[in-house]
Parts: sequence; structure tokens; C-alpha cells
Amino acid sequence: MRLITPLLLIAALLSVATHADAEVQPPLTYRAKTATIQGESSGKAVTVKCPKGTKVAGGGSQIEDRSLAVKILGSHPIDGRDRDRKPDDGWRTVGANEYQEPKELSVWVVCAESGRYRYVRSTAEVPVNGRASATVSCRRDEQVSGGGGLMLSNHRFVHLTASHPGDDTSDIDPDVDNLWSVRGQNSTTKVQKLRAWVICASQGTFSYPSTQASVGSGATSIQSVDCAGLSQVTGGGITAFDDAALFLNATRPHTVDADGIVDDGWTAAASNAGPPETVFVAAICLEPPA
Ligand SMILES: [Ca+2]
Ligand SMILES: [Ca+2]
Ligand SMILES: [Ca+2]
Repeated sequence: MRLITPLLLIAALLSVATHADAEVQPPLTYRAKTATIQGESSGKAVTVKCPKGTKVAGGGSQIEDRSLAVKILGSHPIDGRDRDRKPDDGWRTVGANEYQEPKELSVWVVCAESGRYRYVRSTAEVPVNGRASATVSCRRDEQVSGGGGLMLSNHRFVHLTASHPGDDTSDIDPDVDNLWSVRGQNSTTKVQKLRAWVICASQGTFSYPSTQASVGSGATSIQSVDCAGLSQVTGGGITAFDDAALFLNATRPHTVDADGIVDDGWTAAASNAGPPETVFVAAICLEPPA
């Protein structure tokens, strides 16, 4: 299996290919929650649940104030108190705040009333003073609707540097519809664990618009990409050519129209402590029924 590369994302930019296995579009519900993360703290989590009878299709996270001093340690689906042990019930954000003053930590979940969603995870080890990826794939008859990751330590010196959908060689299209990959930085003196989740949809038709931008040294990149036409966002992500010095600040759904519902696309922000870099942001959009 080949992991996503920025070149594949560029290929996706040039192609608007979609799958043709259209079925009835599941109605989507969007929920959000914001909590305070105290100054000089790490491991604060905020969770939002889907309405009863719905399942998680995707979700996102943001920590207020986009800089190197705030970071996301986790943005991932969670299991509730139902009996299935599947992380289909809500979404959780975990953050760290190096400032002295409190900041706001937000979480979004996208919930589907119908459709078939499967949840798969994998775990990787992140070496001392190093970085590693955790990647998990969907089956050939599925498309990625969302995904996320978590550094399993709540230490202040760990964070996510990327969380994004990817392409592989199991299909012929360049769409980033096959897998989810997260990367985490470990600046502690112990090996840490990084977990990735992918949400795989076997009904509906998804598209994967994306954009790219350069981010200067010491700067923050905030990029948005919109879903086309009547399609609605279920997830999205952010990556870079070299994310070694990136701090993930936001990866979340957004609204551009007046309805206030965050169904129109994806916004992601990352701060760059290294040399100038190029970041890529992708939205995952569920097409209306044919
Ligand atoms: Ca569950
Ligand atoms: Ca593909
Ligand atoms: Ca909207």
C-alpha cells in the first residue's frame, strides 16, 4: 500500500472524479460544543454527542488562537454507552495551551441518520524526539467519510502535525477516498503512542475537493475549501509536504451561507515553526442523491 503524498493531493486537485454508486443521501445533523482550556495545561478534552439514532460520519476540532502555543493532541470519534463498542456516538477534541490565559477548545460532529458506516483504527509508536504516522484503510467497496487521530499521552510536549484522508493503489482514481493518516510529534523523553481512526462509508457518493497554500516561517496558514453544489461536508483534513515543524490548530467544518449550519466545507489551520512550507486542505463532501 502506498501512503498519501502531496503529489497525490495535487492530482486530486486536478481531478473532480467521483464514485458512481449513488444511493439515497443520508440526512446529516451538525453539532458543536466549546469548553475552556486553562492556561499552561494539556489534555483538556471536550466531547459532543450525536443525536440518538444517528451515527458519526465525521468530525473536527479547533483551539482558539492560532499559533505555536496552542495545539491539538486529538480529534477523533468516540464510543458512547451503547452496547456496540463502535466509536459511532460522538467526537472528542483534546488540546494543549501554553499561554498563561485560558483559551477556547471546540469540537464538531457530523451525524448521519442513515447510510452504512464502519470504524477502523490503528496505533503506531512515536519515537523520542521524533515523529511518526498512523494510517488505516477502508475496503475497496467503501469511501472515506471522515477520520481523526489522538496522541495517547496527555503530555504538553506531544501534538498532531497532520490528519488527513489519502489515496492508495486499491482503486484507479486519484481521490483521497481510501485511507486516513495522522502524524504526531513526540518531544518527550519516552516513546509515545499515536492512534488513527478512519470512518468508511459503503453507501452514498463522496467527492474530495482540496486546496493548497504556502505558509511562511513562524506564520499560521488558515485555508478553506468548499463543497460544490448541494453536496454537504462530512469530514476533512490537513497535511503538508513536510509537516515536521507544523502545529495543528484547527481542522473543522464551516458554513459560508446564512443558515449557520456548518455543512458547506472544511477549514484547517496550522502554525509553522520551521522553514516555509506548503499545506494541503481537503474537504469530504457527500453528494445529493442522483
Ligand atoms: Ca457505539
Ligand atoms: Ca482513491
Ligand atoms: Ca451552511
